[in-house]
Amino acid sequence: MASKPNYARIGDQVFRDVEKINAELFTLTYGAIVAQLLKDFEDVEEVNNQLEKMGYNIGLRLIEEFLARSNVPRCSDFKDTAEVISKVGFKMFLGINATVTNWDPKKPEFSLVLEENPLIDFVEVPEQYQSLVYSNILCGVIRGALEMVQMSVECRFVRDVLKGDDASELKVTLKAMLEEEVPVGED
Ligand code: MYR
Repeated sequence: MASKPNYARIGDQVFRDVEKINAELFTLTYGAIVAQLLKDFEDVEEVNNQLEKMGYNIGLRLIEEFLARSNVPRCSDFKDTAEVISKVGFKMFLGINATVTNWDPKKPEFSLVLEENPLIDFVEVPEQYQSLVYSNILCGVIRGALEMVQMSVECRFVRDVLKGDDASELKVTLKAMLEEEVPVGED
């Protein structure tokens, strides 16, 4: 099979390294969304909520694609879920790896340390937006996706490179296992 050319032609211009351009476009588009929300809401906490909510709505839909493309078997426990998100989910949708840390079998929670975060390439957050959780959309995606597989979780950033931390870390806590809805007429 012929391999795909790694360039795009738009008008007279040839753009090399299409994947890199796509990644940059994605990063810049996300930045534009955050900037617009800051303009519209003028309240950083509300922007954090909006980003989370946007992610949640994406997560509700993304799980279907994830399950269809990944072919992973159902997870046997929460640790398994952590590994699947870190090794398969982040790779599939963001092209990055994450590492599971802070796993304590007595507590239903774990951390995901992001090896890199494409959302924050070229980003600098102005001083007045210090409490902005710029990548909060990721927390929402995880919450939405897990809700669709009967896990109600809370997800939040506990470290953030954008805030001067040495890494970005998301903490995911299982709040409850949800009852699977039985379709009408199938109980
Ligand atoms: C199961 O419990 O049976 C499988 C659960 C797998 C959940 C995987 C959720 C994927 C979330 C992807 C996050 C990507 C963030 C960019």
